[in-house]
Amino acid sequence: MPENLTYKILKAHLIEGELKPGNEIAIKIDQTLTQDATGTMAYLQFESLGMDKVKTELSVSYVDHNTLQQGFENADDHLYLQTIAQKYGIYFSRPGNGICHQVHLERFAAPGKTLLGSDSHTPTCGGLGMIAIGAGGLDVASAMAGGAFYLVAPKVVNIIIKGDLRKGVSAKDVILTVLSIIGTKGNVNTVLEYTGDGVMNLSVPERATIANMGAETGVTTSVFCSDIKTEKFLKAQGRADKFVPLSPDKDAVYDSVIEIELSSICPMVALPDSPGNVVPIKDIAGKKVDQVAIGSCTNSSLKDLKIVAAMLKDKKVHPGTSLIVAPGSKQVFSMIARTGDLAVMIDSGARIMESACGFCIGNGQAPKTGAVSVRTNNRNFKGRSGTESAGIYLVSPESAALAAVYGEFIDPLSVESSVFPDIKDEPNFLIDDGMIIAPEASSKNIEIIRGPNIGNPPKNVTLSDRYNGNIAIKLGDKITTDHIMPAGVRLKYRSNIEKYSEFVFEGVDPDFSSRAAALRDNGKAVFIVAGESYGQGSSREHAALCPMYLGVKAIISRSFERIHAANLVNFGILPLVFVDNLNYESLEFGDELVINDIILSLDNDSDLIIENKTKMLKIPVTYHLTQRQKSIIKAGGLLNYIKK
Ligand code: MIC
Ligand code: SF4
Repeated sequence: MPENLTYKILKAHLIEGELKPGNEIAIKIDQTLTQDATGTMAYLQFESLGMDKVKTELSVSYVDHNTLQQGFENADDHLYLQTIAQKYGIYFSRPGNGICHQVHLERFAAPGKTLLGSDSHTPTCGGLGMIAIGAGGLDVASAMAGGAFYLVAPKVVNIIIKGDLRKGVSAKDVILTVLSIIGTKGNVNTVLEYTGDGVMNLSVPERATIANMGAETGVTTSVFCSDIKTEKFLKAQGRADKFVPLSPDKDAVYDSVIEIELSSICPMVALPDSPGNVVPIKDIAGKKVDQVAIGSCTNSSLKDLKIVAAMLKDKKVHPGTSLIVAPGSKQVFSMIARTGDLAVMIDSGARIMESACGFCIGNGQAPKTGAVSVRTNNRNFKGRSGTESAGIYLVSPESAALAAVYGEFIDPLSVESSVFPDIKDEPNFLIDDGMIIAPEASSKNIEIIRGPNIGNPPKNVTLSDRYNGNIAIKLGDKITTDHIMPAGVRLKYRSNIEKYSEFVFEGVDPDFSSRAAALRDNGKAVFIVAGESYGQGSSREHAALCPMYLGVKAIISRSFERIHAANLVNFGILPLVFVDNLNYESLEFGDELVINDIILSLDNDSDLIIENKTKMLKIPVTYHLTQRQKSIIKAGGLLNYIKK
């Protein structure tokens, strides 16, 4: 049977299970990546597995999230990451070298390979024909130890791209259009496979932009063919040897098809507070803009920044607007410095930041109260920028540059097309891996350095047959992991679970943490009730690990997002779903709940009954867990399970 590209790559890596949509499969992971905010915990967990070296073909540890170094914590984490990389055979990308996804695409991604990363935007490298998947740090630790990665064999949606983009319209508008079609929920266990003649009109970094923000739809990953454009990109990166041509078979079968004509795409914007709130930019043209931020793993390639520079040439940033630019990698930064584009930006009044996540994760550049902040990144959740009252609008670099100059939203299609430069896709990139430390052959004498902020991951107890406790918070739909575990100024506590746990649900209900801890200390279970699509967004396993530390035993929700559901299992928390969604209404904050016969029910594959003691009601709930996941939960999480 003719195969699509997704299944070809999965088949070549299949270790266990039958490749049929909906089945659990296990695949071999060739490459892993971590970043510092999820990496410290991933490596602490890896260490506890007692391996000599990583077992992957390639593992890279990046430092890009926590680079502000206010206080000693970040720098301590960086040193821990550097020494542990040397010890275990991991490449270490030093702070300043750039954002993990951008650097991985430039220097390590290889068509046909699998990549597992402890960051939800790992699918970026799908732009280069890889199956690249985001996961929790513990899953990545297990893959580094040679373990298979378990996932649900996905449905594959074919996005057929035709034609070419108009001037002023870019790859970002393509993915925003996809988001406007499929939204941010209901897309779990799906892969978006892009084909069609129009793909030839997109360079690898443009494909990467599309694959990157596919994460916001909730899919497992996105993938493009490996073709002549891929070959050119790899050649320009001095890595022609990594090229292999890859495409789906002719007449390959897909679960569904979406057709997109590039020439009919308009410049789009995702309005606050969800990347799925997409409308054409012309709908808000003229709206005043306070801040513009250009960068992030979605839009900070060389081409993106050259376009911005050309649009800023001989102009000044509008007096009512602040412009921030953060180049995606040292390669990009150094190249725009040499071509003079950086000087153009500086002269225009742009404030240049280091090559890191920065503003995207709320690490600096918080906008003013009630600001309209226009950004080229991928997430605009409430409060993520560091300012609760600010509205974040997600756009292309072209739209961002116009907003910076005019101080308001401008539809790129309403200006002369000559405003937008023609930029060559693949120059010869400047190749200098001097900021990447390769692992040493012998690591016997390497001492791992741990600062005082680095604590051991907390241990969990095995699953009980009965839980009695209270609902400590009741939430609505689309709760993101940013709601659960804030980043920004709290990021520096990622390696200190006890401290970081004080901030669980900080922006939603600042008393949650102390309330949960009090229940836990009284021997009670802590329950969380939520609506649809619980755990959207970031892969941060802290959104499961810290609740586990606070005594959360079950989340009862209408539905879960993929990475977060897997993280809950990895930390022994039951992800329960209502049999009848109407029962969501009959659970309220503070209600006392009892769940009996948990282990028996899991063993018999039968639903669980929640007794609401406060309301004298019985509520059936179910779960979507494989046998393996049930064993993990019973063991009290993946670490306990692996050790067993
Ligand atoms: C994000 O974009 O939300 C992050 C910060 O990169 C996260 C990872 C993290 O929380 O450390 C992600 O996307 O997984
Ligand atoms: Fe960094 Fe933002 Fe990309 Fe996350 S989405 S990896 S915070 S740049």
